[in-house]
Amino acid sequence: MSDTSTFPRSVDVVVVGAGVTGLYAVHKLRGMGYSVRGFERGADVGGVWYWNRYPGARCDVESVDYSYSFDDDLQQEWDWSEKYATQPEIMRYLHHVADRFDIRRDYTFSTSVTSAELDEETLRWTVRTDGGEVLSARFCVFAVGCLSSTHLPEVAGIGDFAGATYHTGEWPHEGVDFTGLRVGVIGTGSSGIQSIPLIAEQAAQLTVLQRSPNYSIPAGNKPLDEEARREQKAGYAERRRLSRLSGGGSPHMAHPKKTFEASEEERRAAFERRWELGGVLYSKTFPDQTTDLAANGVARAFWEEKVRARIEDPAVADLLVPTDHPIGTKRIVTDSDYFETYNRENVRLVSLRGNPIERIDERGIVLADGEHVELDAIVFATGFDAMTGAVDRIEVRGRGGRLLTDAWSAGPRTYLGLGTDGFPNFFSLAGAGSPSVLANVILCAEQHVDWLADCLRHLDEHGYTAIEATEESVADWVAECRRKAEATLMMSADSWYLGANIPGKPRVFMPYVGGFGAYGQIIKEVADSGYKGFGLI
Ligand code: N01
Repeated sequence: MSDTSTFPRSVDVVVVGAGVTGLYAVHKLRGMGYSVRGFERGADVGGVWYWNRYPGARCDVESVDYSYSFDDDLQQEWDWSEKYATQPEIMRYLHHVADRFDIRRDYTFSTSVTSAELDEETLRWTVRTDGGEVLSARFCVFAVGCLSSTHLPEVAGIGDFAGATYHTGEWPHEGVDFTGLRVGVIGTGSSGIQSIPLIAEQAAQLTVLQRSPNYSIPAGNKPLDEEARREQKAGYAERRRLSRLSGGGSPHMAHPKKTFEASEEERRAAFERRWELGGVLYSKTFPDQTTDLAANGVARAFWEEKVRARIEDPAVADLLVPTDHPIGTKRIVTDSDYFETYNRENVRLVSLRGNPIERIDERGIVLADGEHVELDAIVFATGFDAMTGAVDRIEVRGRGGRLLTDAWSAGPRTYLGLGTDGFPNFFSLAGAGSPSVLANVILCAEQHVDWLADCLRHLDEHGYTAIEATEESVADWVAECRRKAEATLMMSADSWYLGANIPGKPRVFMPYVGGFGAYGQIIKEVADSGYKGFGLI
């Protein structure tokens, strides 16, 4: 924990989190002359990239796009080495950003904010940390990340296991050597699918325990040479322009025709091009792919044909092909040699469908059919209490002492993802109610921070103390988010977008699915109108 004795106890802004959003918020607001204090649970910057160090961890947005756009010198000077950056390279980049703009100096690391309480008289926030600090802030800005509260399932006997256990989202910084070990991986989302091929290369025996198969597409990752980088950098301005208009915050546009307007030949060519592009972008090949089930079925069939060709044993392929949700309604995983891994002699796939884990004991995992999978190590790739988990960890009390967790007990309630009624001068960035996890989160961070910066300037220029979303605008936005989600196929998958992975969590589609560019237009119009839907106090 750093020495905080010289830090101010009263500031304009407290920023919680030093991930990609928090870092830019501190940099931008400080540059405008606001006094800012940042707090971060981890020992350094990086957020989700600080914690998720499992083997194979890699971004599923191209490195050229998954980088800040706010400073062209930064864009031009940084050299990405691969199309999709690994976690260590992203961390090097974020360290570079933190050093270059001297962002760390306003942060206290290894320190969690435990509570934030509104003083209704002054409309200031009292913020407390687990380091014993108490400070007063005019604005409270949560940049706590959507995937930063890990989820460990409740399995009987979990504490009895004699071997080592790991969660992909809290991976040991010194790394793990699985050489010669019998390893079990529970979970086949992005984290499982990215780590399984690398664990398989080390382990003596790998058993993958799969509850739901997932759609995954090869990254088509490749090193970037000087020529490729030069081209990317020369095209940055246009790349960013297109990204800001796009649905997902990267410069790729869906095919101009709907699925069935295109000929069979055009369709195959379009799917092939997206397949080559790699990963998650496949879900937006045609504009109607996640709204029309028949169109989705065509995309799915192409995927299945490609994937079955990679798996030698048709019975294993049957287990690996999802049939329970349309393609793209859970995040498509971006993999490197995932399906081929099941062709290895030392890898076994166990389907938990109809044969769930009954308990864990000293020696391994016991399945419902009585099989005892003996293991030396268990990797939980079991995901996160997404979007609200990290917010829920902090006791936030607004007007009348109301807890934010109570206000959000039936699902997150925000206006534009930014503000909540009853919580003046409280902002949540790149989280629920905004495109966040459905788009390139670095550009989402910039979109939100830039909006916030303009908002604070507006308040000051017009002599206001505070801004607060109205109850009506929150209700309307919650309804709009629901309407948008219901117009897609996204409601039909048991995804973490819907909170379906956490027992008891309300089934509410949490991100805004209307598109990154369209959302940017909405929040801009709200700002241009003098912040309609907010009360200015
Ligand atoms: O988590 P997940 P994740 N018994 O929730 C299974 C981002 N990300 O960490 O589907 C057995 O997707 C669960 O099964 P089911 C990305 O946005 C990005 O992998 O619930 N199994 C599922 O298979 C991603 O979507 C990258 O039936 C249990 C798995 O655990 C998000 O983070 C890399 C279980 C959890 O999958 C989350 O990904 C990594 C139980 N009791 C993550 N409980 C990039 O590429 C859960 N499971 C940038």
